[in-house]
Amino acid sequence: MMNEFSTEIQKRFDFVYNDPEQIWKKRLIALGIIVFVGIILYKTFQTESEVEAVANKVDRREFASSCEQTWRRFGEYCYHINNAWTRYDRAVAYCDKFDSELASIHGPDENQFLLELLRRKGTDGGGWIGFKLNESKWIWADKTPSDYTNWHKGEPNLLDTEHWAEMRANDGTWNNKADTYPVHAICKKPVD
Ligand SMILES: [Ca+2]
Repeated sequence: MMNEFSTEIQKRFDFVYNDPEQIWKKRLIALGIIVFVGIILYKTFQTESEVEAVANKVDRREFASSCEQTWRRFGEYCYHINNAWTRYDRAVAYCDKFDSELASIHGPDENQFLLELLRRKGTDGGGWIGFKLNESKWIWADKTPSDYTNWHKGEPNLLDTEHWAEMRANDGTWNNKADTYPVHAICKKPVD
């Protein structure tokens, strides 16, 4: 009697665990759990990237509102480079039209930023910066301190005639030039 009962239990056990339908059910449940966890994870990251997207939009609006169109922000300043190549006095006048001055540069990061802007023009032309020789001293047009230089090797040279400085488009180093030399104008002004 006891043996018969055990055999019956064993049969049912075998039926439950060896029945192909039951095995598939278990597999489906496992798959369901994996998909569910996957969706939760996906939603979590999606929500984060949506938040990021909104933040970026706000940043762009901030960016756009703080510098005019065609000007680019770096730190607390807006920068712009014209399309034409002009002699020095015309470059000064060009920046003046926008209440800006030929750019002063105060460190390697700012220099690199301007080199990138210059390269985006897609020309070989350098750009006038606001560095000029005044009574044997190199000073900035915007009257900020002369606390950084990035002269190309051998520059500044020909100090009798080359009293103004350009940033070279190929490597961002500076070269003093005569004012009649035509290059872009690199303008800078504080963020409003
Ligand atoms: Ca030179």
